[in-house]
Amino acid sequence: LELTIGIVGATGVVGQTALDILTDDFSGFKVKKLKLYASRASAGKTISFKNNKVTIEEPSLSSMLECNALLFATDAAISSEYIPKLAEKGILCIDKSSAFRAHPSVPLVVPEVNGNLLSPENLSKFPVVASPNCCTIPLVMALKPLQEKFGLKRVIVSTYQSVSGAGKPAIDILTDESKNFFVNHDLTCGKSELFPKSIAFNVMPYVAGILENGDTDEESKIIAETRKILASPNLPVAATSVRVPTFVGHGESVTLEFSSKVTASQIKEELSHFPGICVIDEKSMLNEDLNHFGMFVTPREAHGKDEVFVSRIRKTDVFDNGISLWIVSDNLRKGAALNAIQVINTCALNGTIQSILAK
Ligand code: 2RA
Repeated sequence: LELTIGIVGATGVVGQTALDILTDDFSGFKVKKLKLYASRASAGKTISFKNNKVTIEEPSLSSMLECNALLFATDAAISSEYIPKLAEKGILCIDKSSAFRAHPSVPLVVPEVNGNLLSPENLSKFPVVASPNCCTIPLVMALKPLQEKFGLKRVIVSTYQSVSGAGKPAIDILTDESKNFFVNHDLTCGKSELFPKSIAFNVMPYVAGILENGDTDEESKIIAETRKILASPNLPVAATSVRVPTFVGHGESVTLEFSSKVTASQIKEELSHFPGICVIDEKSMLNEDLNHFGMFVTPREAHGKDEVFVSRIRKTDVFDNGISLWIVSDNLRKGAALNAIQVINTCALNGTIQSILAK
């Protein structure tokens, strides 16, 4: 299947990652033509894609209507403005913003977990799919097989989120603050719109704004999205989101309670069979011949990889059937661009795009 694909937010870190991923062939579709959209400041510039130069345009409905599928990798306001109009014309929109994630008739999809929702029946009327938050995606990847096998009673998660989750300006802030320390021995800078306190050599229990109930916006997204994707509206989930001074790769420390008895080796077994998950969990670096990661995986090792890595799987006695583990994945790939492109690929493989286009 050959498709005209549009990327809205093409110059941002997620848009750039999407471009990189689309240079590889997918099993369900080929990019016939690529259309790129970004703000006025970038419009008119060109980006190379597979030996062609593509000119960046400002978003406009008439141009977007030439696409078969669009990936929105920009803020919720742009998604809210264009997606309903495009969907009405039968164009598949995959939204990386939070604009439609809570909408009851918009599927919130991680293909390995609930890709069955990407059916022609679900998408023919309103062909919009929301892609979850970059912490929710790896979390539900690990929870899904465990929920099915052992019954999930409770989830407690603390995140270790890299600055790229907040975009290119946040990467620049961490770089500048770090340089300022090494060059001027000055750690006093900080307080930007993105980070209320200095992020270099620091950690911050704050990702996005604080809500009335005391959770941050990020924490409330992780809780609500995990419940929606796992189809468990009453699942008890506690989240603490922390920004750390790493560039790419979000880590998550997770403690789970299950309905049935479990051992760490049963958890390893279940996770290692789930598509997209890679279990790297050794008790000693001496087992180096087993894998090149060693005992566990860190954000820097996950950078540029497609897998969700799970390490440090162990029993805990804080719950009757309790397990703690560590998850890490590239927040720009599986946490964002890759997941959205996998949605398009699934819709091509199962005939959903074909049936939307035939209307
Ligand atoms: C972050 N998850 O890491 C948020 C938004 N991508 O900042």
